[in-house]
Amino acid sequence: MKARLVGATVAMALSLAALPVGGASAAPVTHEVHFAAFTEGVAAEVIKSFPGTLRVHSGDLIHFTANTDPAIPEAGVHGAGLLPKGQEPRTWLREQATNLEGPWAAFVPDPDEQPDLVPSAWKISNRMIFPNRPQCGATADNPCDFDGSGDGDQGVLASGMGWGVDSFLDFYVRVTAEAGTTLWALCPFHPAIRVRIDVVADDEAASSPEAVAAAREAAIARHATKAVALHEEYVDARIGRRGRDGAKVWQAWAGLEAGPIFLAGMYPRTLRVRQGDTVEWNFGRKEIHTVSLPLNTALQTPWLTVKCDLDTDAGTAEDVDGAPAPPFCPGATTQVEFDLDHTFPLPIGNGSFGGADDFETSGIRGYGYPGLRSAPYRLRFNKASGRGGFAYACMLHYGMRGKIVVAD
Ligand SMILES: [Cu+2]
Repeated sequence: MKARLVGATVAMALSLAALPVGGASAAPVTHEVHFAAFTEGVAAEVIKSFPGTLRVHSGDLIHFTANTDPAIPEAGVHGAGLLPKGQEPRTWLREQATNLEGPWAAFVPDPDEQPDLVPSAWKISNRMIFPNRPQCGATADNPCDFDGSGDGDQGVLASGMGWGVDSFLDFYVRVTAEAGTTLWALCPFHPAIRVRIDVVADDEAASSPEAVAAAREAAIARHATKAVALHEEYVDARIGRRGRDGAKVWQAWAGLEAGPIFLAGMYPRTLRVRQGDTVEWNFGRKEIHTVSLPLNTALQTPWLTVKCDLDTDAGTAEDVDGAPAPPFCPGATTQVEFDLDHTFPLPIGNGSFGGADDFETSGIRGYGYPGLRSAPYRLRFNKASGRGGFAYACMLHYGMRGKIVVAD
């Protein structure tokens, strides 16, 4: 009798577990969305959303996170922007975000600074950095409601950047759009990170958080294996061809990419060339980098400085230094500027490295924001380096370093 009761209870529990998550009377579910992931074994980030598609019920919560990794402290900087219904990511990016005149451009000119520079000085758009509804979203008890109404500018719900140690993104949204609506969320800095959110009817199955978590873990493990193999294939790569003048042109990679995988390193780590040879660095489509040398100059130039523009862009008074943490400036978001160093966005130098006191940099290159180059960067090495070689780095990801050893 007892055994039969236990059996019935187990059967009932099993049948309950098999029911689709949600249903008309079910409590709202919290769906975890991870913007990118780091892998074990080698410094690499998988630049995509886990999951890539999500089915939710109206009233469900979505928790967006993006972890950091101590091995690549400068990576993992992601935000979440939820687009209103009818806004498709490609079009939205083109019209609103990658268009430098667009309201959601990630990088914007700084009109009252260094007007002699062409283009003028740049800063990160405050719309990318700060939440546009700061009164909600930080905790599960106080999510931001999002019904998907509005246009591609005012209708967007932006998380801004969190300032946490473990995560730049920790954002709760309650989807209140009606069933049948499709919404998209993406990282404005890394548009390859995007998730499609289908709001389904109460009697249809929503995504199961357990199944989503299991698929994510399995995918990350697969990507980790690929990342290690890719690293091993390219870390000592010697791929060159003879140029027209008889000197060699060697291939190198600033942040090797394959599919969604971004290896946070310079490939090959050390490249041995002869005087007069050229090195050609290739860039990816998911991340942006620079190739900058000598190493010390690359590392000692802070590419980003927090400034307070007390009279805003309208006035011409000089900016003052901002505090390192929020709210940064007395006037908070109306005054703070995240200024890019002028040596950071644009190429500098004559294309031939002359040794220690010669600064040569590719400028930011990578995925296709207008004004950002994605073409390979070529640098000629006319001077012997000695055994130590010429070290270089990415000004954005200081941990990405390499060395060119030039034999005479
Ligand atoms: Cu980089």
